[in-house]
Amino acid sequence: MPFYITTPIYYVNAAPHLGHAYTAIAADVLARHQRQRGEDVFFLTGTDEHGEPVAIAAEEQGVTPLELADKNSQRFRDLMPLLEVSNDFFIRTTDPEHVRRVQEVLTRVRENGFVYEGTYEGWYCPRCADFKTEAEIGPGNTCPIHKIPLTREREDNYFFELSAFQGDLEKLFDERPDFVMPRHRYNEARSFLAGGLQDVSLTRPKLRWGVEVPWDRSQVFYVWFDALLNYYTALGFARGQQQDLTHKFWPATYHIIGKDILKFHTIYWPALLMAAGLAVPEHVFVHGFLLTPSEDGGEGEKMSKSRGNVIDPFQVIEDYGPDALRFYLAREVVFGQDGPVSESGFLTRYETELANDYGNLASRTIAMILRYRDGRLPATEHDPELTAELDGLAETVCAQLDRAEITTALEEIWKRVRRLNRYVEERAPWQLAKDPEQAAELDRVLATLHEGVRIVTVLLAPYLPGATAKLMAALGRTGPDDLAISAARCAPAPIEVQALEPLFPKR
Ligand code: ME8
Ligand code: MG
Repeated sequence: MPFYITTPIYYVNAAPHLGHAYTAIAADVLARHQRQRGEDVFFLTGTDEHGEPVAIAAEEQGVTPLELADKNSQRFRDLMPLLEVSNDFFIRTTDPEHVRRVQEVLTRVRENGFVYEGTYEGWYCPRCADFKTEAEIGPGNTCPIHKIPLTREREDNYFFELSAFQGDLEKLFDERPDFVMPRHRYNEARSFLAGGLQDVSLTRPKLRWGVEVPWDRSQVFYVWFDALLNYYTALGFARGQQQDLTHKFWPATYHIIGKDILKFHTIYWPALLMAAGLAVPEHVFVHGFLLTPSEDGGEGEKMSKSRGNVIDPFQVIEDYGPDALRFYLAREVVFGQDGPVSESGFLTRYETELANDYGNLASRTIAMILRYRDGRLPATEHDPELTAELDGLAETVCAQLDRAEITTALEEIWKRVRRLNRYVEERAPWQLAKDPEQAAELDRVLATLHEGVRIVTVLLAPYLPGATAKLMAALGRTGPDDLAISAARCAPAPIEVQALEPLFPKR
């Protein structure tokens, strides 16, 4: 089955920060997991290059918007392989193919009767690139997200008749309770809808940095419509002229987004697709914010470029490698909720969980098979006490990751990592090795440990692609299907291991 997953496309007004890395990593875990299951995956990320946030930043820096976009888009593109993010394409909204397709789709929306001319008057946040309704205005006419004064805008432009989709959206939410996940975000979108939809600006007259409106060259499309359409346009040109992936992958299986852009993805986006006569996505998963811990011990504030970068993703990758960052982010903050992140929290998890729980388990297991059995064991029955705890694990993890619950699934796997460590202590292979009469039991314990380590490693592969590949090689499992999800169940087989360097060296 085709599985199409996306991240938001990021603004190029600044360099990437940890929040951007977070969404990319989460989406990557899901993409890698689905590939393990043999699904046909298309994974998209990219940059959002038009609109005011970019134009303002470029002006401040004395460069053209495109110069700034070129520079920063490249930084986002470079970040992906550093994070081991396996996106299949990287879209830029300045790609000419994207621009042309935006014009086509929005012309269709107009031909379908959902565009009219009007005058907009109201409050606007240039950093959000968003017009604020009364309910969304902070104290003293400020933006509740950016805490900057809103500007009063009055302009002639074209409107998108969002209000025409009130009933269709209500029906969508009624029929598809998992259209927006998790549940509390579904409720948030629902209550926005219940407030009654108002038409929204589709175009803007003043701004020049955007996609030209084909039926009125004095206007450009409002950046959010241009941006949202990336999910659709990319499939048309990601593989060049020859291959249009739209039929295969549309509609998207998962849009992964942060809660700051919920309204655009859960309300505007399905309405726009309906207006264009296109299918709506299966799921929008809305994750929470990474927060900077505050000095008084409170939860802290949304981590952002302007509000301090607690952890610099480029630096962490350089010092500890991408696996450590991926693991920390997937584990520390329950996916779907807000949570604080810090360097000390990162270091604690690195040492106690990656280096000790998992790294040591792998090293000890391999070292004991080398020491007591010269690295080799014949196919041996496993200890049923332990295999009982591994049976069904792969199915549980699949069901959780089908719902994008990446933290819960990781905890489910980690319970087995800890169980395997207890097993080593309980069976004390070093004691068994002293007694020749226990030779068969030692075989069984070592084979069981090997099997347990192998199974958790298969399941950890989407989270820790680098370390799991090294470990699988040391376990002698480098076949094409050794990392498939179907390999994550107990099956006695001959064993041959090789020495392993520490996966997560202590610093
Ligand atoms: O909104 N915690 O781009 P953007 C968690 N271009 N995630 C965070 C985060 C944090 N503190 N900070 C940022 C835009 N993110 C538009 C999107 S999509 C058609 C257009 C992540 O550069 C999170 O995914 O402001 C959030 O939704 C996104 O970055 C916003 O990135
Ligand atoms: Mg933002």
